[in-house]
Amino acid sequence: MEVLGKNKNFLAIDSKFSSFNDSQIVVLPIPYESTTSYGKGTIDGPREILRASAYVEFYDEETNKELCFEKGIATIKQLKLKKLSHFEAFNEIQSFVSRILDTNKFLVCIGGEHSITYPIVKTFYNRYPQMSILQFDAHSDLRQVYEGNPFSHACVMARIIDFFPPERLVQVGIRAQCIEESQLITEKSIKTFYAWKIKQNLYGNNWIKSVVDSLSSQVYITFDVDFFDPSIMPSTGTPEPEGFTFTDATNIVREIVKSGRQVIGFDVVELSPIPSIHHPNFTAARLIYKFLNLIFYPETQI
Ligand SMILES: [Mn+2]
Repeated sequence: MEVLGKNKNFLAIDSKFSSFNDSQIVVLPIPYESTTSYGKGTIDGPREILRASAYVEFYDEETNKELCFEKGIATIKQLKLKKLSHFEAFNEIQSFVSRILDTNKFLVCIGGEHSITYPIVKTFYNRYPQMSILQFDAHSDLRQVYEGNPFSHACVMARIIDFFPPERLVQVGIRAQCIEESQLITEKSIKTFYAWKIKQNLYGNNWIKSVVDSLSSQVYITFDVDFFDPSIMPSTGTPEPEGFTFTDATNIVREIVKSGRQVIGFDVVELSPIPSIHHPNFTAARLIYKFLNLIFYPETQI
């Protein structure tokens, strides 16, 4: 598999620490944006996350490690999906994800719009039939069809629960949906943690623990950057007020790790870079590295 060199890869690391064979972690950039939906710039998300990642410190003061040098992080060349139909693009994504999972490396996918999570999760679920999904998002993405397209980013979780047990889908940060989505959540016993309820303290005094307690022992994470408050994450197609902080996100993953659960992989999607505003791109890059640090060094969390 073709990997990116030091000037283009995640964290801008030397080839010695970013070869495919010697790395335990693989970053797969998936610049997918559906041509039938409105254009909103997520196609540039992977490139800008990689660019910003060059400024992320190798050393993490919490874990006291230089993870990238200890484990190695390979970045695959961006997938070429532009001229493909959604069906062809999803097949291409599934084939890459499958080949990487065959090597037993830890996979991080970066989008791209949220619909890429459908082929990714399909592939993970084949290998991890007991897994649950933790979705960080402002939206429940449970519409049956959006703008005439059942594979729109606004429908991704509806498509996933077509094959995945809905009671093993845990959503956190939700604060924008239609009434049919709300009814589906109740009907299918999806575990949705709404932003307003979290902020009104309606999940008890430790809402993060309630979220984590809803997960099975193997967890796949899908992270839509609009989970964050627009004040720290303006660069996304549909920013929603009353969002969450960087610390909220990392505290949830800390709690997962502390609980002994295994994170089997994750994706970060829906970054739609704004040319003059760099901090959101950096925030996304930093989030990925922080998640990896927490996941790879669980002993630092006990
Ligand atoms: Mn969203």
